[in-house]
Amino acid sequence: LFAPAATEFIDRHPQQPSPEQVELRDGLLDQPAHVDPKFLYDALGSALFTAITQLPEYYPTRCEAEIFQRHGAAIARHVGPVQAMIDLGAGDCVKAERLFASLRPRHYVPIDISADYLQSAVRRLRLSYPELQITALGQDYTHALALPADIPAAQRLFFYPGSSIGNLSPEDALAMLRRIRGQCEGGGLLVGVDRVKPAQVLEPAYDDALHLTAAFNLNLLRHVNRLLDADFDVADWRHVARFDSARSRIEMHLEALRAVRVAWPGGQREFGAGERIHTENSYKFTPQSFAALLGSAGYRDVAHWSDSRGWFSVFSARA
Ligand code: AVI
Repeated sequence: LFAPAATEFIDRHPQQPSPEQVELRDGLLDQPAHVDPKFLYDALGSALFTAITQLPEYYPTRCEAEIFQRHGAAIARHVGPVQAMIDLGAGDCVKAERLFASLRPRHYVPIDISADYLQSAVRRLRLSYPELQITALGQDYTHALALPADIPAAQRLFFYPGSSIGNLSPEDALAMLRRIRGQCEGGGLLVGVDRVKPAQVLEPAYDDALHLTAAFNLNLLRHVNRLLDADFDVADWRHVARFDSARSRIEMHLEALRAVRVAWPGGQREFGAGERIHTENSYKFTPQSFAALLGSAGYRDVAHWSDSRGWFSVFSARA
């Protein structure tokens, strides 16, 4: 009757933290603290990002759509015949779908870490494009990809829109471009990149009047609370977005409004008022700097197209 519950023994041997928990904990304990931008994208974060792309201040999505609309035929000529289009971070697949008419791929391979979101997009595409072979992959495309073996490398076009490459450090961007090239030798890459422009244009795009980007950034704390069983109070923090022109990047941070202590099982950190957690970089390129990056990664025959204001570029290159 009085035998100790089995859970008593289990509690004395707490579970090993997952690699994700270790990554979060190490970042929070670092000086200064940082959290990887992938943690911005839980279900609410993804919905907030979709809303951000509709804001008047957030120009990249509209600029890129304008480029594909105005220069679609020239882009298709440069890309050449496409057998398989591999869409990195496909999401709702809408960006790729707009190119189906001009690029005419036979096989479409959307890749997204959010497999559920991808499945519903793919169900819709199968109805609209019954001839198109679709292989949806729920993978984190920033790591090595497991692609269908029946598509020869030379028949692959990698599609990487939205300037998502700007969220990687220059070293990681170079490594990723090289890795992609290794998987499409003889094929090509079509990639969207955001351009350097005045801070008066860049900063409102990352700190909008409706505070959607602030909500997107602050929501990361709730995601961290769930993953780490931490006790961040969103009300203790504010969103900060600044353009660092020397590093050519927008930086997003969360800044403590007052001195706070944040705890999680087995650890804690005190933040002074004004202390920050770095949550995202969004690198901006010149056509020259991005062409140079593609060259360092081994691409050739590089071409690019801009929107009418020269705010965004789409690059096509052979691997
Ligand atoms: C996904 N990525 C290209 C966006 C960007 O512009 O860097 C993420 C974002 N962060 C704040 N607003 C949008």
